[in-house]
Amino acid sequence: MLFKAFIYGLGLYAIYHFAQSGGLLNIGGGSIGFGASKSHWAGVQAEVRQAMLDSWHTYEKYGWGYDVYHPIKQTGENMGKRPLGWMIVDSLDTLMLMDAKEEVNRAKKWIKEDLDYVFDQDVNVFETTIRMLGGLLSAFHLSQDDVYLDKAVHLANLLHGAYKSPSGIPYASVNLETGDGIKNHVNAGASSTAEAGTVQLEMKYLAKLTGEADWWQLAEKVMQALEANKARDGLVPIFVNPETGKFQGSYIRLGSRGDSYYEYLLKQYLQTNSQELIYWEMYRESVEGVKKHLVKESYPNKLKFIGELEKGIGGGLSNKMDHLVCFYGGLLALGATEGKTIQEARKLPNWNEEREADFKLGEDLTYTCYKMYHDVPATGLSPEIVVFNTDPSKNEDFYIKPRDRHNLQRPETVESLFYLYRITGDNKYRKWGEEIFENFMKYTKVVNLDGEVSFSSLQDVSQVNKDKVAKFADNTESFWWAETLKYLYLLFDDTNKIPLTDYVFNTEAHPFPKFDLSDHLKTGWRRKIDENQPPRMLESKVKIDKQKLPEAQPVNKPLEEEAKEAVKENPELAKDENIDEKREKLNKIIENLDKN
Ligand code: DMJ
Repeated sequence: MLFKAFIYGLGLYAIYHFAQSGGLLNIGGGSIGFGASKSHWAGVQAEVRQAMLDSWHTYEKYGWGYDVYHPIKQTGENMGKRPLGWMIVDSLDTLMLMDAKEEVNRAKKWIKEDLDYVFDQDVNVFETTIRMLGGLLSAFHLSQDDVYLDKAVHLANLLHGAYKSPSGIPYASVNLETGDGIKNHVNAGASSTAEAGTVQLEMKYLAKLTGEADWWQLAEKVMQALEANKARDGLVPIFVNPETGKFQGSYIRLGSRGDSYYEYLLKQYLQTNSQELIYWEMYRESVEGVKKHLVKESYPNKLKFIGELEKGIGGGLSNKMDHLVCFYGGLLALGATEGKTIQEARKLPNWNEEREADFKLGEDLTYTCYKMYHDVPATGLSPEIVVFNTDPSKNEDFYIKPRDRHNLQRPETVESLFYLYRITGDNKYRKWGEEIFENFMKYTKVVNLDGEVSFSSLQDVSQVNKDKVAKFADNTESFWWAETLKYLYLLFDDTNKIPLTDYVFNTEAHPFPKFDLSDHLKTGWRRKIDENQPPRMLESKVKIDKQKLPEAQPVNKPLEEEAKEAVKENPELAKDENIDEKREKLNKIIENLDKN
């Protein structure tokens, strides 16, 4: 059975590889715009750039180098004894994309001269990876300046200890000086599943740049451990124990602690030019799981939303949805077309009903997320969390609990608008983005007596005072610069900067170029067969062309061991031939595939 699965896996891999290569490959990179008025959008894009630069200059003046910035008090502070570059490193590639040369030079000088990661400080492994390592790697890609790569390698070496758990699942934190991994202080030491599953793009790109396969293998080991849990319908509980590698509890959601696990399934597949079918399968399984268990419609306007399974599958769906979930609409559209435009993707032989349905759900969810802004009368800004209404006796599609009224200027909705616009060219996504941007300008802008501009999170989106001013939380999140303003800038860009066919954005909006697998940078493991969820032939309409068959995927276990296990499962196999003969046969088949 395992033999069959192996060959089947190869075949399926080949189908995908072929579908994505040769004559079917998307060229991309052309300009988009689809009849939009260029000058209008160029004007909005210039406003976004101005908002970035104005607030950056204020930060340079009052908070330079600090990890945390308070725009009302006009002061900053570090998270530990010394700065980690939280603001500067996270924002650097936005400044680069906006062609802010002087600002980039000043940031580079600070990174080179003042940023030293070796000190006694516990840091969150995921946050440091996505923001700092991710920021440095994309800055290196955009500038080809070794300062950033050297710093990235240095930081990665300090994070290395986090992966020294018995399961390979990273501990929640690591001490930068000692390199010791540190268990989560709460939740019985469990790591968040999203955190464990959201370091792979960064580690793999680092491996690609340095040629050191170790980073790659650490990342794959995490994925292998997560997958070995065989989550039902691809939906994972939000905690995982780094000692045992087992999921902890049954809470399933696409919001905090769950979100980017699903994001990186797709993006790992895209990062290596769609050559790792394993991640496509895991991603598609999870999408089907989401459709089956988590999607619901609100009343009265039938807004599609994604609820939460507090007690796991079968335990009843809660109607709560974090703003964090709003990345999912864009992800579904990206997955459906793999970065091509919808017009191009629909013409490809691999287009099927599932891709069409994913894309449609992506559009619907993005509309819902837009409504989470548009339907908040006071500010037109979304709260952190909403609860959707499914009760026909009530007239509002969602309500906001008092403790969830804040707005951190999060990126997820504008991120989805960016993907949907790039993929469809439909101007409505730009219009929605413009509306959201204008509301951020109206309600989150802080201007001091000297006319200097900053931006702040809000305490409550549902109320403004008599002067139409909302209550500030006196904090600027680094993702406002790293993600929200970057996605808005790219949404209004007419030149297809950072084409989706050539790049993947990490979860903190740092763009990495796609690349091919190689002999030493490769998956290195394969999924165990789960009798309850046989792998589905997802793209059955595409014919295999043997000329295009890719290299066989390596496996961790020696083939012999696999064969023995296969016989244990099915003694029939052993009757007519011995294991060695079977193994030889299999090797021949693989050899032939390689020759062809
Ligand atoms: C960012 O740090 C990342 O986008 C992460 O994946 C989720 N949370 C914030 C933004 O909301």
